[in-house]
This record gives sequence, structure tokens and C-alpha cells, in this order.
Amino acid sequence: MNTITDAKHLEQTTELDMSNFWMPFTANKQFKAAPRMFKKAKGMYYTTVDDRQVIDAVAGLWCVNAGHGREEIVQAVTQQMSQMDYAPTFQMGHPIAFEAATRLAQIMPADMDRIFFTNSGSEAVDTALKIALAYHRSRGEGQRTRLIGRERGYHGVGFGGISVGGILPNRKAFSANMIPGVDHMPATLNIEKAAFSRGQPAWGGHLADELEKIVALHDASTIAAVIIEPVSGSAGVLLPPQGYLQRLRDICTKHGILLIFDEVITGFGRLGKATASEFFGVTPDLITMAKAINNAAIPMGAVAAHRNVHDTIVHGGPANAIELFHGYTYSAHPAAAAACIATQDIYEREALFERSAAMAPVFEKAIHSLKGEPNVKDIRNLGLVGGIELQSREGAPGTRAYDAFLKCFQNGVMVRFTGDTLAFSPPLIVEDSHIDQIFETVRKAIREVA
Ligand code: PXG
Ligand code: PLP
Repeated sequence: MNTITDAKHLEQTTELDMSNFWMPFTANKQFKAAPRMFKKAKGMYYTTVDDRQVIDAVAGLWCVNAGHGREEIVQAVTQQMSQMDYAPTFQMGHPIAFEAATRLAQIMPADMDRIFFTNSGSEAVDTALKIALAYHRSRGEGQRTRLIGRERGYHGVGFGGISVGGILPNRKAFSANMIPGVDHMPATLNIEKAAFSRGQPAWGGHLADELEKIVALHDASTIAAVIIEPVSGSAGVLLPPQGYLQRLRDICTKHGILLIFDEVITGFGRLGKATASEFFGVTPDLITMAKAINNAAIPMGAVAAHRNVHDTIVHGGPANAIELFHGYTYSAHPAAAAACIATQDIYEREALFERSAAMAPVFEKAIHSLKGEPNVKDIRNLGLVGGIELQSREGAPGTRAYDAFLKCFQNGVMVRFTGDTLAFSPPLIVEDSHIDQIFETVRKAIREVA
């Protein structure tokens, strides 16, 4: 049994049994031997169990876009829980579910206003893939079953998501059971050609043409959908080269293939607009979202579908028949819906998407000021997302970034790391002084792990 016996790490309790919680995406043994624990969060800061203030440079896990502990959300959820804790949305409804869908529809690209609720990004991804298959079947093209993802893509952890995803460790143990008929386009990162680009790299737009090669191999008549993250976060902040997304859109349109943008990270102001689709001016057929949909207060995800996709499925069948055999017990859970509406109110009232756009140049300047520090191999940024890729240590990949992450935490900054890339995605309420504190701490940490 792993326990923390050092009373100073804990409030009130002197011993915490850590053996039962099997932690997600965590080195369990390493963590439990030297835990990092938070007990409170407000605004830009966490408080550790031993009462240190730690600035949140990643908005939790890319999700707390309005900052922590927002009273309006707490009140909306509390009020909803006491009024009605739960009601099903299978053959029943409650107004707040419809209201939440309408609020989301208002900020989605034109005509992408049909909203299916899930409880996470992973579920949103599997839902979107299933909608794509159902759409083609409704059109009498049920042979369109192939799905196309991208190397280094992250689409959550469901079987659908890991099949189209391209992060090898997430797939390896399960690789014999991937869903069949999936191909992957190449990732867009090329450090030799585009190191230290500010914003979208000039090199690499032609990589979209790899999709044509896959289409030529299988024939468009067998392909249902292409799914990509407009900007990928989890794999280490990979940006779409200039022109790349529009080219993918054009190829998909030409061949009748649905395009899915996985906006679980890019949605809700991360790039300075409601969606990356709006930011880049490229409209997909389906958008997945989660995380900042309700400031991560209650688990929630969603898929926004273009009316054409929705209407093809929903208006294609008889009036009394269930059109899509899919849904979750907690789809549009009242508490999550209340949090969603309260969060959208905050985004609107405080103009946080615009604020994000306004802070992006400050963030860009600060992160790129680390060029030239020891082992800094590349720096990539767009909106309020950034990555610093460090040179890996010989024979020990990932350890340099982990050590830098630890130093940062000890010095009051929580960053995220993946491989040897440090990732940043601060809450959109971030101020100049926070940005200074974050990157000066990171600078010091990088020097210390040289
Ligand atoms: N799609 C994308 C693009 C994501 O970033 C998911 C789907 C899955 O969402 P859920 O809610 O099922 O986790 C994500 C989630 C990291 C990290 O290390 C990123 C995510 C999740 C956990 C860790 O950067 N993104
Ligand atoms: N497993 C069993 C046995 C169930 O009855 C259900 C839902 O009724 C599920 C899984 C799916 O749960 P959820 O709807 O929360 O995704």
C-alpha cells in the first residue's frame, strides 16, 4: 500500500491511502512515491495541499478557459441540482438541454447548429464517427465505411478514437483490436523545415495532398470521413501549415467525404474565436467539442453537425422511428447543461474569445523569448496554445521535459509535457504578469535541466 504519512502534505488527515485510485495517463508508481496534490483553485491559481500557490499554465487539462472557481457556474449548477438532479433525454426532455444546444448552435459556424451531447471528448469523437457512418448509410452509400485520421492525432481513448488516432503508445497494447478500415495521413510537423515558426508554418500545405493518395488507393466510394485536430494539442502542439486545412476541405468536398474537426482543445476561444473552424475560415461537416464547453465544471462533450448531415439522417426515416441508435445516459445532463449555459454567459459577458486574441501576441513574444535557451529545439504557437520542444536526452526520451515540468511545479507553475515537449494553454483570463511569471519560471527550469 502506498501512503503519504507526512502530515504537512495533508489538511486534517494524517494518512491517505493512495492504492485504490488507479490514475489515468499517469506513471502511478512514480506519482504515488512523490505525489503532487492540489486542494483548491481560484482564477489563475491552484493551491497545493501544503498551501503553495501554483499558477495554472494549461487551464487544468486545456479545459478551464474562464479560469477556476467561477461563482456563476457554481450557482447555476447548485440551483439546477436542487431543482432537478437528473432526467433522461431518451424519449423525454428538459428545457435546459435544448437551451444549452441553442447556445452552442449560436457560436458554431453557419448551419452547423444541430448539437448531440456526450460526456467527454472521447465520446464526442466516437459519436461523430458513428454519425458519419449513419449519414452515408441514410444516403444509400452504406459502403462508405473507411475512416481516415492522421499520424500523431489524438482523438480520445475510445476504440474509435484510438483507431483514427495516431499516438503510438495509446494504440500499441490494443492494436490487434482497432476498428478496421482506417488509414492515416502524415503529421504536419517538420522541424527541419519550419522550426521556430510564429503561428502557422509556411511549409507543408502540400501534405494535404496525401489524402488524394489514400483516396486513389481505396476509391472515394469506400471512404466515410476524415478526422483531424485543426491544431493538435496532446501530441505536442502541431500546427496546420498555411493552406493545409482548406486543401483538405476541398479534397473532401470533391469526393463526398465528410470532414470532422476535433475541436476538443481548439474550441471556446483557445485560438481567439469560438472555434478553430471560424478562426481558419474552413468549415467542416462535424465538430467535436468538450472540455471548455462548460469550463470543465461537470463532464460534458458535444458534436455539432451540419444541417445537411443531421437532416439526411433525421428526415430520412419514418416519423415515429428512432433515427440514430446512439446516446448516453447522461447526454445533456441537467447539471452539465446548466454549467454550459453559465459558461457561455461568461465567455460572452467578458468577451473572453476576444481577450484570448488580444493576449496571443503577448504570449507569442514571451514563449519565443526562450529561443536560444539550452536544448530548445523548437517553439510553436498559435492563439493561446504553445509548445517548447526540448532536445531529448540520449537514450532517455521524455526525461528532460519531465524534469523541467517538476522544476516548474516546485517553483509555482503547472505546465504539461508530452514526450520532450512542454505545452502551454493558459486560461483566457491570463494577464501579462502571469505570462511573465510562467515563462521566466520555465526559462529557469530549462536551464536547470540542461
Ligand atoms: N480529442 C482531442 C483533440 C483531445 O485533445 C479528446 C479528444 C478526448 O477528450 P476526453 O474528454 O475524453 O479526455 C481530447 C482530450 C494532454 C491531454 O496530455 C489532452 C487531452 C486529454 C488528456 C490529456 O495534452 N485531450
Ligand atoms: N453498461 C450497461 C450495463 C448499461 O446498462 C449502460 C447504460 O444503460 C451502459 C453500459 C452505458 O452507460 P452510459 O449510458 O452512461 O454510457
